Amino acid sequence: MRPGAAVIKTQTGIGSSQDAPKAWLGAVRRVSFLLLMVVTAISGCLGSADPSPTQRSIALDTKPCQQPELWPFSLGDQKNRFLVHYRSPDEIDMARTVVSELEAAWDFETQTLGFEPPLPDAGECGPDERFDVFIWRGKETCFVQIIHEGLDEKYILAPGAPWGGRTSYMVVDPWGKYGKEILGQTMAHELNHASHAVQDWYEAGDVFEMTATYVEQYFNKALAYNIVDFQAHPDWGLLFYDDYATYYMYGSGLYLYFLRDYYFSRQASVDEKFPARLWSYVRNDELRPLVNKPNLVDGLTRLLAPFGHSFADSALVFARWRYYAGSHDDGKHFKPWPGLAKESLLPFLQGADIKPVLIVLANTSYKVEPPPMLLGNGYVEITGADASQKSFRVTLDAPLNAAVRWVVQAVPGTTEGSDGETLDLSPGWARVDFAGAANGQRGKRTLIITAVPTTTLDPDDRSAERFPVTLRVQP
Ligand SMILES: [Ca+2]
Ligand SMILES: [Ca+2]
Repeated sequence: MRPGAAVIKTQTGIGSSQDAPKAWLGAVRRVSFLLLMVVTAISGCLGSADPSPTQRSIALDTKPCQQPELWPFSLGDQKNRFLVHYRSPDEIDMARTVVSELEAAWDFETQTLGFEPPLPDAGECGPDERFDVFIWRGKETCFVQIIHEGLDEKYILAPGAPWGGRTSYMVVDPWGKYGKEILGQTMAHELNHASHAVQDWYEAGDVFEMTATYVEQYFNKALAYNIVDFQAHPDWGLLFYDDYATYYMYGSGLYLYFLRDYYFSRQASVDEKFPARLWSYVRNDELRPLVNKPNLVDGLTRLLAPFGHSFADSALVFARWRYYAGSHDDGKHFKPWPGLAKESLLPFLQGADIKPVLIVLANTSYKVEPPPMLLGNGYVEITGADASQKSFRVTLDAPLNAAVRWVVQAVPGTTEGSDGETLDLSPGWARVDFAGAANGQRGKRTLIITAVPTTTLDPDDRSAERFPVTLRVQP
């Protein structure tokens, strides 16, 4: 099963899942992204039950805001924030369930997490300014879309949101695979996208799913395939936009989880609002609402400035942390969240392991495969040939390239309180101690080889360029 992209093709007839992005193409890519956001679903809600017998089917490309007669019934929440539209009287119970789930998500995301609620739409969708949710049995997806989605409408900004804030609406198929027992996560995930529309609908693509997937964890159960796809591609740039070819962007919610535990849990209570703050920081300059400035990296830079770290600094620490997800959990990195089952959270899901390349120590030259992108990594586990080997020597060979500098870290830590160290390769090589080489056990150590950009990344100009590098290890 493929996420979003496959569904997009059927809905819009444009874009191809075969067209893996060669680069982030600025404005053109963002235009394409607008269409992609049609399915910024929780990975696409697939697998609906048969349509209700009281309901005639409607075209899958129906625009709900433009054809309200197809949803003749509606139910609002008590605080008059949104309306859930449904198509036949037998759907009233499902509509009530959706209202209830969205009320819970709305309260939590706006109050506890600090996200902006969707902008009032001045009645441009539905009968009034309330946010509109269309439940659509058989739609087989769920998404948030901006009301003025046409390219000729790009200058139609929401009233009172001159920075480029957009009004939006939601479609959900609550009978489908992503309804039922995970409807709560689906509503939380999609509502989060509506909050993103308030700030910058055209922001760098990956942060939408990164944030919504991070948020949905509060609603009970993270989905394993998200983290599996993320951890399977450590060579990709941390903010890589893969055009919905995999669940990588969703699983990159692990990066926000890391930010929470590494930076935003230093006070007595966790700073729960940092993702919402990040989104407020990427809101564009009001004078130029359609120019992506500040961008995602600007926002991360501002978010991390109080800690004296750049975005690249955080990516290097994160490269170490993500090693400790899954079965490498040592209880000292990712923390369980109060009131939630540990095994339902991204870092602790089955399959959350990084799977390094394995080398038994000998004079070995290994060309890191695949070569990392900028802020991507190679993970290589070195195992001693026998228990007598206590350390090994590391050399790195890479073609001179002004765009990149290489950083090699070794995990896990070998001394009390250390979770690993950065190798000093300035003499041309470094000696690395094994961990666990005692009592007849062969030692092991995992090296993390990261391509770090020498300039600040522009998320609208990121590329999938890869940087070859060769690791040499010797006893
Ligand atoms: Ca409305
Ligand atoms: Ca922006």
